[in-house]
Amino acid sequence: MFEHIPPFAGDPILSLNEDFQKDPRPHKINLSIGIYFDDAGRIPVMDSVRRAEAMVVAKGGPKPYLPIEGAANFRTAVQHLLFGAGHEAVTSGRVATIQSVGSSGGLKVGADFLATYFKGSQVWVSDPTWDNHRSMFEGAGLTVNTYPYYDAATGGLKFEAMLATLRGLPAKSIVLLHACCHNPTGVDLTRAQWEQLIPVLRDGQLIPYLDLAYQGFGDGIEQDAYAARALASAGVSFFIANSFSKSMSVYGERCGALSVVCPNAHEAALVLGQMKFTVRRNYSSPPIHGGQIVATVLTDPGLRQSWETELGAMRERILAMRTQLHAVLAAKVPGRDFGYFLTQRGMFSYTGMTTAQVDTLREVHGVYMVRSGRICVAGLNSGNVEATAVAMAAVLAG
Ligand code: KET
Repeated sequence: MFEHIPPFAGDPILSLNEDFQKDPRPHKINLSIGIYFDDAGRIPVMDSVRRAEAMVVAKGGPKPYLPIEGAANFRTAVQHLLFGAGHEAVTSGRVATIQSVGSSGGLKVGADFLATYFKGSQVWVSDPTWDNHRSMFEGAGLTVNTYPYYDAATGGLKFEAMLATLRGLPAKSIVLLHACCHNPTGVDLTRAQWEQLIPVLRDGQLIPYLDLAYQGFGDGIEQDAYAARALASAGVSFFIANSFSKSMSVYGERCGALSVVCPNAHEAALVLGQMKFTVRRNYSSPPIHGGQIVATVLTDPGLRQSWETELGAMRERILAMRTQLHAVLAAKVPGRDFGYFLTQRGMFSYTGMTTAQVDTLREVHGVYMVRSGRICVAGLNSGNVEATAVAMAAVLAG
């Protein structure tokens, strides 16, 4: 019956993480998956999240089905986090938000929605992007193209080439943008560059689709929402999927949201209605538990304060690891500029290592990174950063 089914090739990120778990070498180092580990190499249980969960459990209420669009308190809290409670887009009711199964679930609901209501549109993603972006949009039946982004020569951004490509797109093209902490490169637009990009998106009548999976890991919670707020203020209609997996360390709770900023409240109601229909046909409604933890952290003033402090410390730890990795590499491999480790932001950096070098690093030194050369800087800690840099230097020296 099933002989004709091709074997699954595996996922470039998740399969690598599974291989790491199976590796018996005690000195192995996991820089593959985009998970924040603490300085002891553990996935943290944030104190704010632990206390919020205790409050949710103590309430001990029943567990009904949530509405298709998710819990009202969660959805409101998401809008306030993304745009600020006083933003005109929020107060005028022109943002349609659903609670989703991780931000992945939100991204896919948005992709399905676009495939249905913008049939002629194609998708444009950065070169490179998170592998699953292409998979999801293609899975929704959309054609996926790339726009220039990462400049391997400098470890920076090909901004002019990016703008030129986007200027040439047909109206209603869908443009996937990383709101902060670009995955996999760590290369972000500056505010000045967003200011230049936004009129291109608006005047070209393009449909921006923001992915905000790392809010708070770049420059701060508010700062990392800059692109979303600036687009909303500029009167652009756009999609934004956001995640709490990383920022609250609640990966397996699958907490995220999809918001669509619309021209007015009437259109937002239409969009919300069809997003609900998409959800109903797929998984009917989101789970209740994790979303209530997230909503509690966001809305309880004390917990909110602790969460912001804890997330700030996580961001600072990543920056410290960037500095240390850079220092050892700069000392060991003179003549090569590693300055991009310091300018790139968020969990990821592109090391510039070739596939062959990545394989040697894993096979010989037990250091796991994605074959594109991406490392998760948050996998580094005071116990392994030196060894990682030494191994990288050895492999780079050939
Ligand atoms: N967007 C981006 C840019 C992203 O890096 C991830 C996860 C997601 C969305 C999905 O997160 P969710 O937990 O569904 O809200 N990225 C890491 C894990 C993965 O590949 O699933 C990663 O890149 O390693």
